[in-house]
Amino acid sequence: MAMERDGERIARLLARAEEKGLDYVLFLDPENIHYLCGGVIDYSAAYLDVGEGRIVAIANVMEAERIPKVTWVDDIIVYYRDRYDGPLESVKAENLYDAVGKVLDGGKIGVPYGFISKKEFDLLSEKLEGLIDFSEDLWRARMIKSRREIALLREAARIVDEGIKWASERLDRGLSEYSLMVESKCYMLRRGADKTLDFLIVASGPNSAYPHWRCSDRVPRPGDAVTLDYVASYNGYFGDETRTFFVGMAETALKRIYEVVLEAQVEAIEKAGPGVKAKEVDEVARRIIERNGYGKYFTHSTGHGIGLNVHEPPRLSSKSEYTLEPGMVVTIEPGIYVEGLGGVRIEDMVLITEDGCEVLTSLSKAIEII
Ligand SMILES: [Mn+2]
Repeated sequence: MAMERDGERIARLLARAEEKGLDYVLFLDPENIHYLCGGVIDYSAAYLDVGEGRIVAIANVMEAERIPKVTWVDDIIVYYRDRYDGPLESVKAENLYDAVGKVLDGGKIGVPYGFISKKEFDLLSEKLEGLIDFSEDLWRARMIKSRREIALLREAARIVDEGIKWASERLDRGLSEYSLMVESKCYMLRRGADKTLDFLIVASGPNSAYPHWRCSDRVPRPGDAVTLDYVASYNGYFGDETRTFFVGMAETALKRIYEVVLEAQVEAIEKAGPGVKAKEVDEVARRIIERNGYGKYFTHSTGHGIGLNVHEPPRLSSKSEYTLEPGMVVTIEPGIYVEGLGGVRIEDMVLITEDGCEVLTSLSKAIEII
């Protein structure tokens, strides 16, 4: 069909499925359907026939005609309740789960349990035997990005770069956190994003002391630290970047915090590379922040994998058991948050390469007073 499949990505998934002895890999959630098919299909399922390497959509009637235009699936099986007169192979079914049960003829079926609800699992189990959890194996495949996925992540990084830059130039114009957020969303959508998160973080002054502040009617004022944490995706692949700016002037205490966070972030990036444990990267950032006396104010992990989901394995935390490998894309984002004073976080997206890493986001990290 029209789109050419990402062979590198599918080969990686197939290898995991073969290793597990599966006959099929079945997805019901939008991100994994996107991963397998190259695009999103609503109210549908998609599976990989491991023996034949074929990708098949079990599609709601409503989606049947759109699928060839937005995916690389090899086959489409339409499921319908009452009637279907189209040219495609079809199956009469009560619902999607019933349809999946009728299409897949037994065998070992890998489903990532981590992506479906208990209710979906129950509905599926009624119709199918031989379900096996495929969550961890799937993440092992998804953690390593193909060349095509990396190109999309680069675009996403470019968009969040542009969004943060755009907003940072407007911090002293009397716009509220909320207005900045709404305008930034529109701007990133105009610059090529296909979506942004429902909320972006625009945290000014005392609000910057909350790592996951959203936004409010507060207008940034002189002396404020303002943290912009922006997330937007390009063709489903997410960009995630954070910078903290100062309005008018930077107080000494906040400047000091900024320098410590910057050192921790730069050193953590320096550490990141193939064969390095994810927790070692966290350790580097944490040690620098602790050594400077801010240990208790760094309350989250150092970073996370990113792709079709904003937060994916490998997590860069003290508990992480993952080792970094070429092709992984992770964020590195230490921060310090002091209630009543404010906070600073600096976040970049980093691609692990054969001999180290490459930073995909490109905004300056020098302290900037707007
Ligand atoms: Mn992040």
